[in-house]
Amino acid sequence: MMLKYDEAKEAPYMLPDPLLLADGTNVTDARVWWQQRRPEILRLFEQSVYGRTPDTRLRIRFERTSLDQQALNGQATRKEVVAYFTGKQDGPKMNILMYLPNKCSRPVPIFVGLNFLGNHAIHHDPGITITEQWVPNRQELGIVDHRATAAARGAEAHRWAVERLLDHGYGLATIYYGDLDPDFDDGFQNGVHPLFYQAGQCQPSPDEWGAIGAWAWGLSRAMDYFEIDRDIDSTRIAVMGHSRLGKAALWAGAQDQRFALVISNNSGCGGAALSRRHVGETVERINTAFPHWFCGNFKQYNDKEHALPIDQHMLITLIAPRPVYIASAEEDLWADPRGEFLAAKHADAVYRLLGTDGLVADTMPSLNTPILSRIGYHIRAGKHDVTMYDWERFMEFADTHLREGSGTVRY
Ligand code: GTR
Repeated sequence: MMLKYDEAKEAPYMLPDPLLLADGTNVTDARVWWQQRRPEILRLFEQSVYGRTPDTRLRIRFERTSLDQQALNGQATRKEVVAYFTGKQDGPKMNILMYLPNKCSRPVPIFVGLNFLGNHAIHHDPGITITEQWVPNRQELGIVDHRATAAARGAEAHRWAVERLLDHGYGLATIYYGDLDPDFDDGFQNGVHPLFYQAGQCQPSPDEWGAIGAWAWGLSRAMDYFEIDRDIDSTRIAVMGHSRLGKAALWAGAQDQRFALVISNNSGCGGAALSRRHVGETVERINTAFPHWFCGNFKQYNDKEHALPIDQHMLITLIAPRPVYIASAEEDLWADPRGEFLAAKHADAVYRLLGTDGLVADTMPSLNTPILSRIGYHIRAGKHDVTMYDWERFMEFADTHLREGSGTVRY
């Protein structure tokens, strides 16, 4: 199949209107948005893209497993909390790693994000517990037979601006995404899916959650924990994710309004990029390479993006009017930077209906020229990655929109 990178060859498309109810009526006030249109859009994403997240509440037990109040040369308090999803030690669990700045008065606002290789890979700090979960093999990092070793400590440190965040007054929490669902197609036998099967069920039905749904669910369970940790200001939590984990961050922020701010970094297809543009990674490509990420129903739209009842700008509208930041990278054509910008732009009308400034830009900004309105956006020079430039912008955006007291509004 040909990759579509050529703007000139872009086929014309019509986007569904976030402010038009399924019965054809225009949404002209906030009440109709909250009571009718938003629930309608959420259902459509559940049914056709990510699948429905189960609402059964588990009896989760949170246990603090480590604490160092003088971590990183005294700059931070590092703690690890394990969430036992069934309450039992031998059942599925996730390990939340947190760094909180020591120089600030508590509670502190934090950024939370899933990571790709295990918590021990986000920093060289030898005090971080090495994950025991399945991890993708990487010989150069000493990962064979899907088991991590100390050789992978700090392997992803360049993607996590830990000291910079702490210095700026933010905490950081992170979780290995494989704790929720290891990222390979096993018919949903491992991870958290089996916890929710009905009697006799052995895999999710076509409208039930895939891996992205499980990753997003884990972020919400971390939020449950933040709400009971007095060191953390749970009204000022920014959820952030890169690439496939950016898709998960957006879906978490869309479903769970406790996240006060949402950041997508290079999330691309099935994340912030419009599917109908058919530029870069397409629905068919993503469903073929990663059949376990979305729900079964999403496959109906392989090469039929025009038939989707939504497009990804509507995922952003589910976050409205909370601040959302979409970050693209110039060389990341696979994620379709322009499609990411246009999705942000087409979410603007909902933000404005709800009384904010939306995205204050009509055309795509030039490189390294961030837009910090309620919908924020930048395209930086360089490749698919999370860089210090990105983190500096995320902090500026959070400084603007997550000021003390500002996050307490719950919609
Ligand atoms: C790619 C995939 C993208 C993106 C990326 C990543 O292979 O096509 O959708 O999610 O992986 O997560 O790094």
